[in-house]
Amino acid sequence: MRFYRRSRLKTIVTVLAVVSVYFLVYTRLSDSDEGLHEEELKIDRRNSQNDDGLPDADARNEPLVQIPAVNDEELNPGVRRFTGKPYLEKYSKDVYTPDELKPWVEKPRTSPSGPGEYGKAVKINNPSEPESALIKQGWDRHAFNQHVCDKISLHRFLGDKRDQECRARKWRKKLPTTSVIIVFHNEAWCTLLRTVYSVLENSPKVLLKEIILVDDASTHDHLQSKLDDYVQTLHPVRVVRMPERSGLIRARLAGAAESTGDVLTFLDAHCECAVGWLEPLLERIGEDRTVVMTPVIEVIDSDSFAMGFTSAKHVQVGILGWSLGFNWAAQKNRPAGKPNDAPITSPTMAGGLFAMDRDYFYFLGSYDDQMLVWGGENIEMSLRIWMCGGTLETHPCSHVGHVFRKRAPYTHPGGGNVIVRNVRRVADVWMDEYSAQYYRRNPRAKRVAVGDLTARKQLRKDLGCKSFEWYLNNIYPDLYAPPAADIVLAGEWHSEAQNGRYCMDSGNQNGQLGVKTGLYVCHGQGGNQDYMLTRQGEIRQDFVKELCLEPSGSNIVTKSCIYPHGSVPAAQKWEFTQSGQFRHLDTGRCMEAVEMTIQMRPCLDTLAQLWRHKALITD
Ligand code: LR7
Ligand code: MN
Repeated sequence: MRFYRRSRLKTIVTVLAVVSVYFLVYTRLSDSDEGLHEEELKIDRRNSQNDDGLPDADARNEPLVQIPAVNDEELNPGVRRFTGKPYLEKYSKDVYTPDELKPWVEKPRTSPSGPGEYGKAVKINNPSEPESALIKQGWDRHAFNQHVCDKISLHRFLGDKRDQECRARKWRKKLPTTSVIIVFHNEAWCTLLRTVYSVLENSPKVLLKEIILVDDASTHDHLQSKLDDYVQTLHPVRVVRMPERSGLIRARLAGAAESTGDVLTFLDAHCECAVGWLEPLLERIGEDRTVVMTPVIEVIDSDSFAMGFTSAKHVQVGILGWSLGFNWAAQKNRPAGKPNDAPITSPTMAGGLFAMDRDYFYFLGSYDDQMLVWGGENIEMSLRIWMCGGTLETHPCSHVGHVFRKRAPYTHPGGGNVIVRNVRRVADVWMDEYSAQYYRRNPRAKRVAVGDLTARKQLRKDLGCKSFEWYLNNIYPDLYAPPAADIVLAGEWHSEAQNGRYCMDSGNQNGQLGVKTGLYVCHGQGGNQDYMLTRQGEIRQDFVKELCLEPSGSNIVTKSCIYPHGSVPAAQKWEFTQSGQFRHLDTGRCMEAVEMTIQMRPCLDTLAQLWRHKALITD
């Protein structure tokens, strides 16, 4: 998960070939740089949380999500059924004793006051010059504070912070076994090994069949023979090597093909599993093999390696925007009496951490192996699960930390187009007529070759999957797009002030609230410069989430749209006048271009208050 700032420089930075690929993907320096970017695909809501580590949904005014009970058989006519027998018998009450759930390896005792123990932050005060250099080197190589990571024991104890109901929970017999599959490309030693130890020390021996480390052609020295030798001593861990750089999707497929457990559990290579993380996932799958489970993903801070902890009520679910990016949202209307240990359905998943029955994984079409490097596969799988008869859930008793980084430290063979291509494959196969919504927000995507889709379209047919409209109506009804009849004008708004070169621009690829609207060189790429004027008088931007423009003092900021969930508030009503002014109805003031900002001023007959609409070219 990353959280990039958009660079406002228009210059193309010429750097070494490898580095330039990196820049193409991770910054937005060039106007010719096409289409969607990773920052639009993943929004790290978890970088902005409270001190106590709990995301505060209300304060952040997040979209809320409610999922009705769906996907029982009656609602699924036509969908091909998975006939695998459940592992758990419906009425069996036989449970495991604590002794039977002993981990593979007993966690060695660490000093409670050691660095990072109990998930506490490690801060380095006044580092010496060599230490500073070391810290910088770590950031450069891994996009996290490797020096801090190295100081923390590979066996650190996170404490048992689970809700009372989870700690008291007994787990039914006999649960399926699992293979844990961890793919990596040039991962740091400390994170990779801490991931491995956290699995070994927190997973019952009877349930953990193996850990498969899939090396996606890493070049770092410590991941070559040193890793092989080290792993020799770590039963049941083994390393599988990709012959060439394959991307995380193909690497996971290779790991799955090697695995022998009943259930596949995928983890990123910089995770930490907490006490009791595995049993809840396996129990749900044991009851119903068509349920795909994710743990609660906790934030491990990339600088201090502090790990947060989320109680059941505050567990967030996964959602998506029209650009097919992933986002987090609070649970909607969580029933007051909902037990803290009850699983929570989720419209999408982040993608890196999940458990899925092995046979069901293949029944459902594993992954699209034409997707390369990074991105899109999590949304593809989320849609496929729901639309083809499965269920996606998060278990509030299962907690796994993940180091959230602000950039990817590795190269991206193929550049930014690979991500666009992956996402296009999702839009074209799974969105039906709604793919138009995706393309409207990403007008350049059509220029990126999508590859052959025959096999994936055939898969969707063979599985008898439901429509995207069904998904919208039943799984994520809060994803709204104004119908064509409500869109008065959509596209760019050129300020007449400087020969129409500058456009209204949100500078807000993460879709945040309260962000000031300004001006930027018109680029024709949609995204930050794509606004809809609706029949209801709103100025909407919704490629990440539904934002409406509202004056705040003399500025104009992004707010959550109220319509269609309620009626349009006065503050969000605008009039685009005959002469080309944006007049705010409530205050009677007009938008005026003032250098690179836009200000609310008394309406005047001046060029700086005139705006020209230009539609975006979508083909
Ligand atoms: O070419 C590559 N080959 C790899 O093996 C690129 C990456 N990888 C490995 C990498 O070393 C890591 O272990 O793949 C894993 C994921 O890559 P990250 O950690 O750089 O990505 P991320 O955490 O930003 O990615 C999230 O989105 C991805 C979309 O393709 C994947 O689904 C990741 O698994 C996913 N991570 C999570 O869901 C963790 C929670 C983050 C959130 C939200
Ligand atoms: Mn990751």
